[in-house]
Amino acid sequence: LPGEGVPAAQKSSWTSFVKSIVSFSGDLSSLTAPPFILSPISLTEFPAYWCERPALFAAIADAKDEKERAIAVLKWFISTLKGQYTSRNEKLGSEKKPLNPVLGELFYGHWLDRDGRGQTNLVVEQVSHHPPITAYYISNPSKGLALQGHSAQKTSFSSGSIVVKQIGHAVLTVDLPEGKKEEFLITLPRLRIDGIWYGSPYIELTGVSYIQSSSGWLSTIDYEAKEPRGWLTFSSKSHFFKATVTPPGSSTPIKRIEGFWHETSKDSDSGETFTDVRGPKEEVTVAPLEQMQDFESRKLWQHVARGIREGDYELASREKSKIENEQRQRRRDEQAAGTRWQLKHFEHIESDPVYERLGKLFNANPPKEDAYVYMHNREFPPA
Ligand code: HCR
Repeated sequence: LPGEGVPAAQKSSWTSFVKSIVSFSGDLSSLTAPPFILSPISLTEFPAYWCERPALFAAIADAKDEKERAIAVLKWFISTLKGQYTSRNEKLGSEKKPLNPVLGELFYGHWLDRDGRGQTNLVVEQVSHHPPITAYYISNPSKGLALQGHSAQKTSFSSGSIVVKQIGHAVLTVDLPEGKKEEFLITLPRLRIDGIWYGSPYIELTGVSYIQSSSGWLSTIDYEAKEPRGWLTFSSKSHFFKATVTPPGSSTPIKRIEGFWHETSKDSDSGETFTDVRGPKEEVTVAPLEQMQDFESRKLWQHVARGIREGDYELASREKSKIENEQRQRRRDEQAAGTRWQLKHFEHIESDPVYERLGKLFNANPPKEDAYVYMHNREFPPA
């Protein structure tokens, strides 16, 4: 029923929130939402979803040739989708509105070495507040793997759903013997936030995304493909995808995959399992709160997050206002002094040469995108 996921006392504030999104296009994070839909987690924590299966990430480095690497990258990518797009539903009951990071907010984490997979490190910085843009760098130095990307969103409303166009891309670099390297340009799917009328939002992915390797191999992931008969189950028919892996200079795929990105997928020809994400994932490890700097997400938002978790929304809103007022004062001070906020870990470039070069191979739209380049200025493992 419409509004059935909304607590009785918040129904009217949910209705006005929904009315405001219907007529709104742009930065959703700036809209005031009723407390039940607030998440205690900042958007700067989201890049950790890329690596919650560190062994699959590390496996990319162990692939024996270009073709196997392209397949390993696709396998890892598909396996990240469940965490990226359904974990708030699992943890918090529905998709929620994340905390809107402040400029310069930081999130650091790592996944320790286990079974020879090497340690994976994560550096995240909020590089813009308005619009929100989050830059990240994830590396496994012992395996010669590094993922650099940024994420922003453009939202609009269409037929009862919020449509989110993801702006930004990621580049995975794989070090090869003799100083060679292979690069993979990863584009991101569109999201639809359904379930709005019911007060229990969830994400569906739409459109197509690509993984273009500098070796020429291309993976195409189609999130709107129809499930063939036999796949349909009563429990789930959303989150279906089909993917193809195509060799350089050819349009004939050598591999076709189909299935559910939040459960299992299989090789369409052999029937062999391709991904299975029903088992546990490994959440990122972060330093204890006492060791964090003031601008690290969990420290910065600790009181707001406690208010949201404990249902003390007055505390949450008071603490949130403190952070926002402090931010406004910083911006005024900078303006008065004629200075600008200096990013700590990333440098902005107008056009990413890797995006331009690899994007051409599959006619990426837009043909150019900017990027945030990591400055390699953090020591891991953390003290
Ligand atoms: C759209 C969204 C903020 C952005 C989130 C992104 C796109 C961020 C990058 C991650 O890699 C993947 C990702 C997953 C999230 O699903 C997506 C969020 C979903 C909701 C949130 C809106 C700003 C909040 C809307 C408020 C709703 C729930 C009513």
